[in-house]
Amino acid sequence: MARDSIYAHPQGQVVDFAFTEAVADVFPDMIRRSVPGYETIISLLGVIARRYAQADSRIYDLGCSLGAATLSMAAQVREAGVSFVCVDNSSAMTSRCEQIMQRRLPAGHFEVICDDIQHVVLENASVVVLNFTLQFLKPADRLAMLERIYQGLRPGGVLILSEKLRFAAAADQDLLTDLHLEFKRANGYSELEISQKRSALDNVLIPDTFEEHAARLQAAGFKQTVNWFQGFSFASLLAVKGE
Ligand code: GEK
Repeated sequence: MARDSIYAHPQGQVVDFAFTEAVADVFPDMIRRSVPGYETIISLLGVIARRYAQADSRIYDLGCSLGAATLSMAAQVREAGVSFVCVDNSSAMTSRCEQIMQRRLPAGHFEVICDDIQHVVLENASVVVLNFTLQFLKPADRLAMLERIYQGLRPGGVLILSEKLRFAAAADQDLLTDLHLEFKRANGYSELEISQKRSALDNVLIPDTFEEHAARLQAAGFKQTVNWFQGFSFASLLAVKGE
């Protein structure tokens, strides 16, 4: 696995973070060392998909990057006629994802689309995954995205929504930020790398509180939302559409 050293050297002016070729090359290492619980979430997404996948339906992986969530779900789903749709608007990600899927999944069982997830038509879905993607949409666009997902889900279908959370109480925010910094140090990131990456993400990754997510999911129509996983400030929610 190629090691992430993108922010290891001083950058005169740190530009906004983007999912470039350089990022795609080191992405598995970057996300594993930056997101507490990422590998556990990926593995357990498969179990959730195993429970909720419906025969002859689609499973969407929105903001798929290299398709880790899809591979985990494909290894678990047993129903007949399930096909996977992976979407990302970074061509650096989708070109690599396409190659990985061709190696790992049977032809005709998947599609990799390079587009904004806000433009993709969602239909006949039993499971939709937004694994650390909604946080990159403008806050004003997030409800419309969830409404489109809700409309595209079959009755009884689910959305798995993983996000970095914000905390309303300043003391909680400080504590969890501190633990996340320690996690990055423990994974070998230097103070320079941590601070440059933080500046790069400042205007790009805008987190919501759990309460904001829960209220938005309810407004979009979901009947039940549970927080099924949390590693420091990184959480994954399961939202269920009623029968
Ligand atoms: C994983 N889910 O490994 N439309 C399409 N893609 C987008 C958009 C958009 N509007 N905005 C951002 N992306 C993956 C990890 S990474 C999370 C997801 C992270 C894409 C972006 O190009 C990137 O590939 C992905 O969302 C976010 O389970 O890096 O923190």
